[in-house]
Amino acid sequence: MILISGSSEREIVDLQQGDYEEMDQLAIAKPLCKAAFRVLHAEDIGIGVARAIRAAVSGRPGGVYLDLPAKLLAQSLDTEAGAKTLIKVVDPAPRQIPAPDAIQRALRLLAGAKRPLIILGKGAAYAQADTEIRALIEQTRIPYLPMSMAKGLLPDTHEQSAAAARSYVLPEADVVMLVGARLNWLLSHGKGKTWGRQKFIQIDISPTEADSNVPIDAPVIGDIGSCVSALLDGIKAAGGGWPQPSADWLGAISERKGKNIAKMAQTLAGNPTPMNFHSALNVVRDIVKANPEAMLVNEGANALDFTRSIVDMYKPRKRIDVGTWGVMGIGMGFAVAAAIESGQPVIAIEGDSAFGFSGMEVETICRYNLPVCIVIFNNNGVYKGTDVNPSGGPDVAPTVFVKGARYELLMQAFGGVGVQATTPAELRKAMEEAVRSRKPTLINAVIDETAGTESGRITSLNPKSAKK
Ligand code: OXT
Ligand code: MG
Repeated sequence: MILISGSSEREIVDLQQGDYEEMDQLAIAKPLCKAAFRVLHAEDIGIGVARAIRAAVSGRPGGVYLDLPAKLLAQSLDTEAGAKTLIKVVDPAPRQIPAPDAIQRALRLLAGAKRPLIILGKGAAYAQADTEIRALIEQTRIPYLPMSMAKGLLPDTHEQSAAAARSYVLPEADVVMLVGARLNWLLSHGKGKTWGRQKFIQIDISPTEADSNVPIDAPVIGDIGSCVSALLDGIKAAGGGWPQPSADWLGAISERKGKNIAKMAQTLAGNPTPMNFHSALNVVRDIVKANPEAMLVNEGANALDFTRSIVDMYKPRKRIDVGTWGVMGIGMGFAVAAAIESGQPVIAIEGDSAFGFSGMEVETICRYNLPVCIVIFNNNGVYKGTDVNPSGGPDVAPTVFVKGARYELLMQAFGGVGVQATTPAELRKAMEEAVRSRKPTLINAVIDETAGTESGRITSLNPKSAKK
């Protein structure tokens, strides 16, 4: 993403003389972005934009800031002279071919594995090397785990997906190949009881990613398409001699998966009153299955975690969520952008707290008549609506919201469709209608306020007292 912004006069900002909207924007942007540039002369705009494009999309992609101070905006150039300063960026995201010895090292490790596992990160989805990645997984028959935004790179219903046996495969695998996935907090930094004593192959476009948390035995540095193609060439060269994962390994995964999926099916089939996350998500799961091209936006805690494991994705790059940093407030901006960029219906599954961070964008959604269906999982608060004020004072607990809030009226205020759903049948009807009509819709799905857990699946990150 490139953010282009006007800024106050340099002379006044640098002397801190108090300009209108004075802020040293370039300095503030620099530590936060992949790159930040300022253009002072109109004839440099072409160069500035070209640099911003290359910085944003080459190598590991990232946000870029382009600062255009007030004085620049008043400058002019002859059309012909101006046209000559523009640059057509040739090959903005050049392929980065991996070194042959790195490929051989990775292949040797993979060939010796008895219990191999592939982890697909959002880098793998971003690389748009879907055919190659699918070929690698299917030709090697290695089980794989998709990280949240890699869901759908292969359909979640693929028989080699080990998502439903996650806590079994991570510690048990002997060789793990990371494809565009970082060993950050989402993967417990590659250590601790989540993991065993496996060896790692890591495919990444950034050489500094290897050894970020634990030693990487076989780093493969390059763009994911080129790296996976090179691995496939090596596997093909081995012909029928390429080893398959052990039958014990595949059998054990399949058994765990079967148990977890059956357990999940039982929970999903329940129809409790009031609705809980599972009975509501059972509906969302069907709607997404029937509309695989739709974009799914997701934020919250329980509303995020349950959606991730219950709602299957069928196509690549259809799920966008809180991402690596778990940030609330992305939902409505993502929904607007996804609707405009993709032209597809957007389904935004939102915790009630999460929605509040950017909820006023419903006005934008109505103003541009975007095909966005927001479903608020309204459990009266953060995690659940039943916490008690620990101080014993008269106020509600900090995590508890106004009970029974009518979020759907907010949408109606701007001319959109607002519906309250208290049963799965009402939710289904409203979602089907929203996707069919493409009208801006907000469904206030009333969820049992006791149904959530304290902090989704991140409770384990809470500091533990040293005092026994
Ligand atoms: O193997 P086991 O047995 O372990 O089972 C696993 C899978 O095998 C199984 N599974 C399946 N079973 C059957 N079938 C299928 N298909 C299947 N698929 C999977 O399910 C389990 C779990 O699988 P999963 O999820 O893959 O595995 P696991 O172990 O959970 O994965 C680990 C992680 C780390 C990869 C995963 O948990 C993950 O991605 N977590 C991300 C968590 C995250 O980012 N959370 C968001 C932030 S939380 C917190 O920060 C919040 N805040 C603070 C705040 C923030 N964030 N930002 C700002 C700007 N300000 C403040 C706030 C305010 S959340 C929040 C609001 C919350 O309130 P809401 O009202 O919005 O939300 P509610 O909670 O709904 O009320
Ligand atoms: Mg909530």
